[in-house]
Amino acid sequence: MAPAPIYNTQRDQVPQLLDKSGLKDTGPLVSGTYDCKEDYNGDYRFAPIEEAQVSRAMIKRYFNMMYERAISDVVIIGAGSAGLSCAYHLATSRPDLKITIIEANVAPGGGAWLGGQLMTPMVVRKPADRFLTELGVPFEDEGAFVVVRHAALFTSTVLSRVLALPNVVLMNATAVEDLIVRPDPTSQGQGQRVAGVVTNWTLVALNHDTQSCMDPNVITAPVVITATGHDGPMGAFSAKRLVSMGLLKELGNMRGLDMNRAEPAIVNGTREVAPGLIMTGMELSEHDGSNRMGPTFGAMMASGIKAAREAIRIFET
Ligand code: 48N
Repeated sequence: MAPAPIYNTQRDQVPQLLDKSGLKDTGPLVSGTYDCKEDYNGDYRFAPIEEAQVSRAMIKRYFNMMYERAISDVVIIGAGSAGLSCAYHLATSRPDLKITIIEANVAPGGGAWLGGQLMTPMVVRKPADRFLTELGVPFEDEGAFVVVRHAALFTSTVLSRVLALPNVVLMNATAVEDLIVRPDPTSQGQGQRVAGVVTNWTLVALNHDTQSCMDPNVITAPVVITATGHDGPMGAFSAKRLVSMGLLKELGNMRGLDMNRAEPAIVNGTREVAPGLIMTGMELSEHDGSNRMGPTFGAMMASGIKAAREAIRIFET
């Protein structure tokens, strides 16, 4: 039976939600009138503030968010190009879903800040250029593929679009340390179903051996989408965890580079690899043993969109 979404926002409300969530004046930081002046001739004056107000402004919002997101509809692990493309498509297609992105790095974006070998242009093979057009990312058309002038132009644009959506929250510098699993009710208790994630601040997760007392936080969700990439300190996290918890016999291990085989394999292979767990992006190459594609990013965008559609399928069956 499909899990019931938490919000009741309708699809047609998305345009004004997108408009409304632009950066607007948040109103006075302190009550009443205050002395401030925008004068670049030597008399620039800020409104007065107490340091505690800054801490409280952050604490209130961050911990309210943690409290509210302890129960989510969908958790996306990894804010790389696949995870962010997935978040955008899912959140705009289903504004009623409460989507929480967990990203281990302080800086989200994963490997999509550069094109390849530290060169900045980003190649995207058609038809994935349609997603760039939807986001409003300009590119140069080279026939079978397009080139975004700087990879960061794609990554910063998709990131800003995702963070402007009211049903999405990003918890960066936060690592998923484990998966929540429960007996799968649809398998007479034989199988296991992923039902959320176990998190800690990344600095704690990376130092557990010296801080074993640091118990983690948990976020429950009927659907988890994992897009943790194929390398990096925690790459292919969920694929490796499925093996260590006995839900996957062994890793397929990513094969050598072949763009023409790799990209369709990742897009078409994006799926629910375990009940409640959808895998996408380059993490899938480690799970399935598919090839890598190197510095071309269309499959990350299209597989992220595919993962979003797989999640929507779960909420609609
Ligand atoms: O960019 P990545 O690594 O992964 P994808 O799948 O979004 O994009 C892959 C793409 O950048 C390529 O690798 C390109 C196409 N090259 C291919 C090739 O042949 O070399 O993003 C994964 C994100 C990162 O930001 C990690 O920090 C994060 O996932 N992450 C985690 N976040 C939270 N908890 C974890 N356990 C975790 N593990 C990784």
